[in-house]
Amino acid sequence: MALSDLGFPQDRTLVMGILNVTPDSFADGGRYNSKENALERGRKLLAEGADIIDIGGESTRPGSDRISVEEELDRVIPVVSALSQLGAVISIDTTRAEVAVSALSAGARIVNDISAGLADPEMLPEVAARAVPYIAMHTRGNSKEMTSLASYANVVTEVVDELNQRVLAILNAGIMPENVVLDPGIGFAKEAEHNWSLLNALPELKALGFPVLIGASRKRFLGALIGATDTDAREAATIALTSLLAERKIWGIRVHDVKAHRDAVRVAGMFL
Ligand code: PMM
Repeated sequence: MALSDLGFPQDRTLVMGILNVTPDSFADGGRYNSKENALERGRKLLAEGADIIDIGGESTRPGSDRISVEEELDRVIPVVSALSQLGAVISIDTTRAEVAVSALSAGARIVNDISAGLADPEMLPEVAARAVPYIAMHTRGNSKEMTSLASYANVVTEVVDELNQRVLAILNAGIMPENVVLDPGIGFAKEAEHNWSLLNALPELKALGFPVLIGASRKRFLGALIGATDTDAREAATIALTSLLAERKIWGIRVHDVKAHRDAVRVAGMFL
């Protein structure tokens, strides 16, 4: 099913709610670790108006260790299956083709790959074969390497170039252009200054010709700006960012607290 068949509103920024079924994600790790907790959280995100629920089983924070495919499948598939039966549009946040394929069979409709196809050579062909929407995020290296790779002469042109290269690979693999969404990967192989430069370069990112998703929710660079080490204390700053991104007509934002961000998107929509 193509992106255009998912029935998303065209007149506002979409809100993707984060559901990490992990013990160790930076902001919500351990909170929705059991199937019951994860389902309750998913139902809440849905009731609050999430357009998409992004389900991930493997923490991607800098330095984190990988888990086995079996472990990732065990964590996410029951949750994908139960929430998609409730009518939620689910994206599966994974870098593994096998997990993406199983999640699609369990009812997920979108693949969100933080490696844009670089982590698993099977990912792009499998997504192409299923003709589903694909979110390709910019990063460099794996979670152990990315901090050391956060070095840029010009972060905007380099991220745009590297995303362009991924787009070529994505289209070569047979994924339809209308099913591609791009994400500059806030906090992935990026220091705070890089994140701010990219957030100031939305026209350049949009000029790539694809919808743009931004995932900045509660990330470290916001904490550094306002002096908040506690991730929950970064929520107000995240809402401010959502208002600005929505006013600039970004396609989607990936956030923890859906209700607050749907409200912010509504307010931004009043500015013509
Ligand atoms: N960030 C995280 C995980 N998955 N996916 C996309 N497309 N964009 C992001 O910025 C992104 C992502 C890490 O944040 P989390 O630990 O709160 O999920």
